Amino acid sequence: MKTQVCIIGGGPSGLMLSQLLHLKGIETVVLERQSREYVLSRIRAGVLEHGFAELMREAQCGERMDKEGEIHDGFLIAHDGKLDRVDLHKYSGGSSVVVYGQTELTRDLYEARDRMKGIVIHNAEDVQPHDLKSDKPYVTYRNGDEIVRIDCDFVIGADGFHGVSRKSIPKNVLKEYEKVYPFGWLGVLSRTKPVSPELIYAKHERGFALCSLRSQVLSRYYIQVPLTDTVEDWSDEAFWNELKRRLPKEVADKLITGDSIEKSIAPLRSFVAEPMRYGNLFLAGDAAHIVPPTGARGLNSAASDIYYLYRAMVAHYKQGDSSGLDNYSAKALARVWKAQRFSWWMTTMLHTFPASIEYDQKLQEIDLAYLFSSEAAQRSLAENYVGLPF
Ligand code: RFL
Ligand code: PHB
Repeated sequence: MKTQVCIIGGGPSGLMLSQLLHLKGIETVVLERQSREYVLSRIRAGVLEHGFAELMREAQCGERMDKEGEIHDGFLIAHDGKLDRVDLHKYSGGSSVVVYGQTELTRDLYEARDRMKGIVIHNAEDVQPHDLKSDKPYVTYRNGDEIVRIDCDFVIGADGFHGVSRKSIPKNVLKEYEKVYPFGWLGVLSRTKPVSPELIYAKHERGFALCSLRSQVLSRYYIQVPLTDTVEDWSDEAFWNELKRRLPKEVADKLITGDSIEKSIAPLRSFVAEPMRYGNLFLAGDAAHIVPPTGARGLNSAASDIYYLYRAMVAHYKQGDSSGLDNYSAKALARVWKAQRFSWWMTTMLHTFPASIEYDQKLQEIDLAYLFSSEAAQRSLAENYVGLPF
């Protein structure tokens, strides 16, 4: 098989790039290790920044998002017995975020790829990029007993944190920066009315909690748990009881509970791999960087990578201008690190750290007190949360 751009990974990053390039007449093949059902069963992001939503529209995939997604102009932070609101609209110069599940937007991207007869190969086993430093790279995968080879101009590593792409960059070339947090998030999805029309991030001495949603009939809640906990340790009843204890009374009293339809634990980690290019391999999204979910930045950081890569590929193929490809890594990393800083700050301010000293706890309190006493601080939070410009 031959294509122009071979994309490893059929998550939001890979599908979005494939769709955008297709619309400019650039051929792609997407190789996904899992089945489509499996990819669509993963419950992940819920908050999309303005720039991501724009990219969905540019990819001609924004129709359902615009109809069913909710525009959120603000969110709440519960702390020290108070419930303070961050006015995103006011402090970001009129911007907002869209609440629309990653599952739904991935479904929309798959449907668009099907509609345009895009090639997305599922259950591709043993995917391996080759000859990345040459101008004739190729990717192989196994289909049963058969090894299939795809020749291409470029390989895109959009295969998430555990993918093969980053691992094919030699260790002496790649520098990895990592911070592992001593806790995870236990998430529950339930077919219940959300407790609040806007998201509530709750700082509590028993641990952080988050009330989020997918729609007015589908709620998503999270609580901070130790890394040693497993999903089996948490019955639905235990989860709801713990969540209520971490919320202000007026919120807890209103909480409607129900059976969980999904329950999972995600460890919290910050990670960046540099550079994001090796020869003709380009990394994008979670393959190159991940953040703890506290600032809702993960998918949104992937969006800027895709935007830069898309523009750079189009300039390369249509104008013979490769400067965008040459600058990709530096440009993408500049924005990635800002999202890292913001996610680290939100995480540090709102979580309970098992080994923290009283001094650190005082700083957490004062960080929140400062935030809600300073318009400049709220402006800084808002501009980061709605997404810095691409
Ligand atoms: P993905 O989604 O991990 O997709 C990568 C795809 O590559 C496939 N793959 C392979 N394919 C072929 N060969 C191989 N060897 C392969 N290895 C892996 C995988 O099966 C998969 O389908 O990465 P991508 O596309 O870069 O997208 C990134 C986002 O998924 C991620 O950043 C967000 O979900 C992070 N995130 C959030 N981001 C936000 O912007 N806003 C949020 O509100 C938000 N909430 C969250 C989140 C992540 C969470 N978890 C579970 C980590 C909430 C949670 C709980
Ligand atoms: C979610 O709805 O899954 C979600 C929302 C906001 C975050 C993280 C996750 O910061």
